[in-house]
Amino acid sequence: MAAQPTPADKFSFGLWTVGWTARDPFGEATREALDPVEAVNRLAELGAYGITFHDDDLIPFGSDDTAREQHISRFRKALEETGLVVPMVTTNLFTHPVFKDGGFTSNDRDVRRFALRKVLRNIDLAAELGAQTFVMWGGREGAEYDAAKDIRAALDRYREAVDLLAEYVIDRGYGLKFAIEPKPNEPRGDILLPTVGHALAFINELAHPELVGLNPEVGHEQMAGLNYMHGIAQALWAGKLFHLDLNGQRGIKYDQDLVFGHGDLLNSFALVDLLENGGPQGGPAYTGPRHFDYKPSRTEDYTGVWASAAANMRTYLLLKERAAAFRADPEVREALAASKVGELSTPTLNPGETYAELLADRSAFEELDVDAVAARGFGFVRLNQLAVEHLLGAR
Ligand code: GLT
Ligand code: MN
Ligand code: MN
Repeated sequence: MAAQPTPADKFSFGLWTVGWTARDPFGEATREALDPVEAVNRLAELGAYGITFHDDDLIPFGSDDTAREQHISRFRKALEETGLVVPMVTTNLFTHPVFKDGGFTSNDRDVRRFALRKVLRNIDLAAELGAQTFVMWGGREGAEYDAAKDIRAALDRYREAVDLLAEYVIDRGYGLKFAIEPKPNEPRGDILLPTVGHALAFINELAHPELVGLNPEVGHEQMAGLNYMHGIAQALWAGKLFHLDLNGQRGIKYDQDLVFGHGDLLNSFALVDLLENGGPQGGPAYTGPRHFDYKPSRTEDYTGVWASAAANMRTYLLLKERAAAFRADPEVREALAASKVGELSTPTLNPGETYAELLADRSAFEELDVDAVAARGFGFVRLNQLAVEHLLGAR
């Protein structure tokens, strides 16, 4: 039995997740709108520690300044009453028709200037609420038609936007960092910065790369047939895992945003093992929020919404428990050693060894019994079966 979630687990949810009224391209909403204050209260009761939002989730687009302040102050009061924090804020540059060709990379310069102003205002709010991370999901930054978008110019404009925002947070002395969220497609036919790898390469071209990292989402990598755990590992390796969006996805299809673990459960197990046990001396490799970006299915009423919110946290905690058991199992340790998993951490060259010394080492080449080495099995299937058995609670 996994423990009940507590704020120490650092679980957070987007206001747009539990608040999704389930309108989709084929049908009307199946749930009434959720008051953000109710979302704060319910999530706090369930054991979450944080709530995140787009500007427009909290303050309806076009609200005047008085209405805007009222929305913010009610929300702030609920935060104070419950102790819930706002670790991350993001800006909606995709719902309003003005963003139909994107925000930062719209062909229309007026739209790009408007988008920057909208984000700058929201950065002030993020800093005011104490957020550490500012997520940028560029869902409308893309195209359907190859002739319609000059991709190199679009990347220039994307960089121009992120550079300006970085300069702004530096000048204002905000402690905020940016996290780009890749997605391959949907709503655009093709979205710019479609994968973790594309986004990492983009960050290297920025004026302040140190302020910009990633917010990879499970389903977004899996929609492209990619291994999410591998993407997270590479983001960690690059020092760029600033935030993450946990959910579930079943293969290459539309973005399902299922409950965490309700897609590729084995990869979720490997992910939780990496996050919780993949750091130095087997500690956590990532200490930021465990953020759920899921959508309670359209079939659910509000009882189902809160049950699904709880399910994300419970699944995470169960996987954490299973991963700890996996790591503690002597047979797993022996299987890991037999598979030489640890040996990969030994550098290929001896300390200080040069290529001349490698060339002179006859045991590495001329005298190596290549056929004997080739005949050695790695035992990876046995290791994976041990993981499956731990996941199933069979060990
Ligand atoms: C939108 C998207 C998510 C992003 C959100 C942040 S909004 O719901 O599908 O993946 O994380 O902008
Ligand atoms: Mn998604
Ligand atoms: Mn997301």
